[in-house]
Amino acid sequence: MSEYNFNQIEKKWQRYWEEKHTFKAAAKSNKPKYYAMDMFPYPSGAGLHVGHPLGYIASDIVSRYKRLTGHNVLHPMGFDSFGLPAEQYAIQTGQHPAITTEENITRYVEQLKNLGFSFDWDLEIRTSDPGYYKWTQWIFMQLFNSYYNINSDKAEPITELVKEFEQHGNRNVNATCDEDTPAFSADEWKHMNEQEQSEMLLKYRLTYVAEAVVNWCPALGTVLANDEVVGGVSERGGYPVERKLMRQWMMRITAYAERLLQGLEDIDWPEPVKEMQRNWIGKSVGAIMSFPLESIDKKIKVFTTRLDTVYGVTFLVLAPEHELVDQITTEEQRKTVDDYVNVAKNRSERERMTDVKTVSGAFTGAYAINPYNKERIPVYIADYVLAGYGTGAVMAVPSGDQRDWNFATHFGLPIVQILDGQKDLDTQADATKEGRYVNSEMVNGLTYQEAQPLLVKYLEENNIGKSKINFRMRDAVFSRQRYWGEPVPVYFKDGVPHLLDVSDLPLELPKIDAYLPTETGEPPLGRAIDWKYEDQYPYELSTMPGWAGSSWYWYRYMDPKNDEVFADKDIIKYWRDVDLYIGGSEHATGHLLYSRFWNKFLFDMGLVVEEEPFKKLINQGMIQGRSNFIYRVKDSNTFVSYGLKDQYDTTALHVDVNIVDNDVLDLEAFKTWRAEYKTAEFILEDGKYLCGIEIEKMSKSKYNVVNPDNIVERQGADTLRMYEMFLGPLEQFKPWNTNGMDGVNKFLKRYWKLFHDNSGNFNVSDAAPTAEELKSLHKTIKKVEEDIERFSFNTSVSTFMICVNELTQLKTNKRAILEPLTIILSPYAPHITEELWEKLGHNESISYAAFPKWEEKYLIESTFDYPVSINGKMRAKMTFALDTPKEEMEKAVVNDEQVAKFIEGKAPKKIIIVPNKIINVVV
Ligand code: ANZ
Repeated sequence: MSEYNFNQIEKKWQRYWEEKHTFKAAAKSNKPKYYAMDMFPYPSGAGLHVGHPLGYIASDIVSRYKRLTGHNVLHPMGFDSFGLPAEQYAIQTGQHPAITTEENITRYVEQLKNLGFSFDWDLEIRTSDPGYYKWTQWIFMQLFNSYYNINSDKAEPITELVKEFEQHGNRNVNATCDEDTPAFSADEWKHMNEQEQSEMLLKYRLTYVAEAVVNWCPALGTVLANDEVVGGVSERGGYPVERKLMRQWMMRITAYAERLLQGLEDIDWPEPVKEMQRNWIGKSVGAIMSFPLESIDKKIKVFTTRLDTVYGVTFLVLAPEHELVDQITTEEQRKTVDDYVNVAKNRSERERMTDVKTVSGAFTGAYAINPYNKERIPVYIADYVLAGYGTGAVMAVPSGDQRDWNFATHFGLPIVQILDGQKDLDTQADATKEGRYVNSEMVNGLTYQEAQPLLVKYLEENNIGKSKINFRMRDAVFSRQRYWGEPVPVYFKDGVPHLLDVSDLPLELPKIDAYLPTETGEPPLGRAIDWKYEDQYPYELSTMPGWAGSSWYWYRYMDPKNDEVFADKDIIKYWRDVDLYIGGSEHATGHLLYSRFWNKFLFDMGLVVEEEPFKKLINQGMIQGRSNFIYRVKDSNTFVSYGLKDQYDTTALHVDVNIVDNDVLDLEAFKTWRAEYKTAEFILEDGKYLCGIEIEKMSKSKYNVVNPDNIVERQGADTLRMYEMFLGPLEQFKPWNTNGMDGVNKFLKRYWKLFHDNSGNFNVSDAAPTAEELKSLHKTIKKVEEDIERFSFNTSVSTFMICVNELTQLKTNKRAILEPLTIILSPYAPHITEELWEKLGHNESISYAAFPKWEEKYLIESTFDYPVSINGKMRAKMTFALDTPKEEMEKAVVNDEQVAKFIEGKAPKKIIIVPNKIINVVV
């Protein structure tokens, strides 16, 4: 006698897999490799909710499928375990973040193991382990020791650059460097002191310290990256963010801008993510040109993508932070300008970029000359011009650019028509498409195509400017004034940064007494006692940002215990890259861009073999919460059921979904949920309290978080896995609805039943299968294979359900059908299938069985359902085997009960049979 006892079965196989290391990936193998990776989680205190496993289930199905199809599969899991929440908790409680992190990870591992994922747990990594971050620090050092050679289009050792400086200065050097890098000769280089040389090299290194305007978040006490600031506040916590000039570690990601853009062409990623990266990189082709100032002997350089509009320029606009603002402002305008600069200072770059509505600015009192028509134009400042983009100044063309137009109308500045027929001057003219230029000496009457080369020629011949490609992307700030991150492996000697020796790595986090900045405003590491290199040179006090450890982790999984290198070269050569990467789309311009950058750098260094890390990316959709509501009658402790609520004046309140079953509130549980509800009274309908529902984000504050542990306990992990897939296409956002879970659970019971007789005894026969049974099986194999290959998992679940229904109807209990079915179901429902596989007499795990091949011959239909029409009207349906002789069919038609009813005893005049189409009866 055996029931489908999922609790027992699931525990049994989870233990088995763990003990036998069933999912151990072979470090080398003759099998083809498949690397399926999930975005590793930050282990938060709240544990997993049912939304988290969605992507993990999908990648697990693929991993298990790939093992069944003869692949050596790498399917690891680890933890992105440095981060703010553990540190915030440490600030509040004094508990070391390592302890909180450890506790949270323990809970995550347990929850993940309960779901039966086929992770190779021997490869688990944690970014906060010194054995891991040793290599994050090591990669940082390689970046520090490198510069980007534009001629060879790759990163190269800084020592090569130093050699070149010694021989020729930087005259022949074509490298990505700071904008303000001066030209110098070999002689000048040799005469620089150590500090000067060091400062000069910092202008070239791929990681460097520099004064930068950063997003400073006083509440979090740290600097944030642009992608961590949303709508002017911190993404985490929603605290205000200010702009501040600080000395920071930076990553010269801009050196890779073009390659990051081009690389997108070669990878199979969702188009929206690629588009977000393209926009973030923001390549634009244009020109830099200079406008001489009238009052002083200086020029204002602008970057424009529309040199063709130069005859429509009616003013210039500088960013409020522009270095010339102070010098050119006249005495009369000084106060207006200073006031405006103060206001603009605290708006974040992103806010300034996206806010197109507010028009604000100030006149400096200065004038410049348009070198093309020699017109005198006023110079303004406005915060819609960004200090960090292009040259921080624009030539404003109100008839060509919306924001310039808004500005001109606001300040009463002239608007000059640039194209013929351009009447409607409040919209941007697309000169590249139509129209001929007017109001211009040089290009009057010409089209864009004719004008453009003339304008560029004039620019270059008269030394007014040159063509220029600009990227919107900025170098990434790499310092955080926090404790719980990787220490930067740098110490300072006379203010000059020096790298540690490789043998000093890892530079471990020191102990400190409190996780707060020091009295003098230094980062928490400033509290560490004697935290100095060789007891005399102070270490860097900031730590690395959250994205450091996640920018290379897929390599560490390949060889996580290696102490000599970040991963063995031969092992890297075997696994190469990630074949399938599943995770949330919120990382589009953060993690996914930084990872590509580090990967390209490691590739340039010859340390890895693929230039792109993630061949295929899938963003799983979010599982939304399904909230339940109760309705309190105003000024009372009485709650009215959903259907009656309109008869009262009520307030809707969230109620914990865990005390609601099929939208019916558990009244007793409700009364104990919170003290205030102890004396609650209810107005019921049909003796029940029905709750309202709404689909919202799953969150604690909405009491709609569903914990997978409860579901596993009640219905089993296999049910949860299949149910999550059944909810809909992986990429879609969809609401959670526990109500539908029973159907999946019943399906698994029915599948179990196929192997057992009515008294529950295991009973599988070795008889040969019928054509019908084979057909049901083979069309299922075919569909499931096709579905997994195109990552469509929800459709497979319904295919399995149909198959099991058919087999139940056919009363199938044959091994020849049930064995292959069990194999193809195993990626979805690994526990129940392992159990039945064992009962079928196998003593090896089902994980390495061979995925069955479907055969065309079993799929061919053997019967046809004929519609039967009588005197032109469809009256009946009759099924015939394809090879039934005509006479036999005619006889059957006449004798059919339905047909007989309509011909009322008359003999048919004619019976026309169109094979595989229709039967026509004429009476
Ligand atoms: C004149 C002009 C006429 C412009 C026209 C546009 C349209 P992308 O394509 O994003 O690179 N610009 C330049 N530097 C800027 C800064 N620091 N802050 C804000 N805007 C800036 O945009 C380039 C265009 O954006 C440039 O071309 C410049 O305005 C403006 F009908 O010059 B244009």
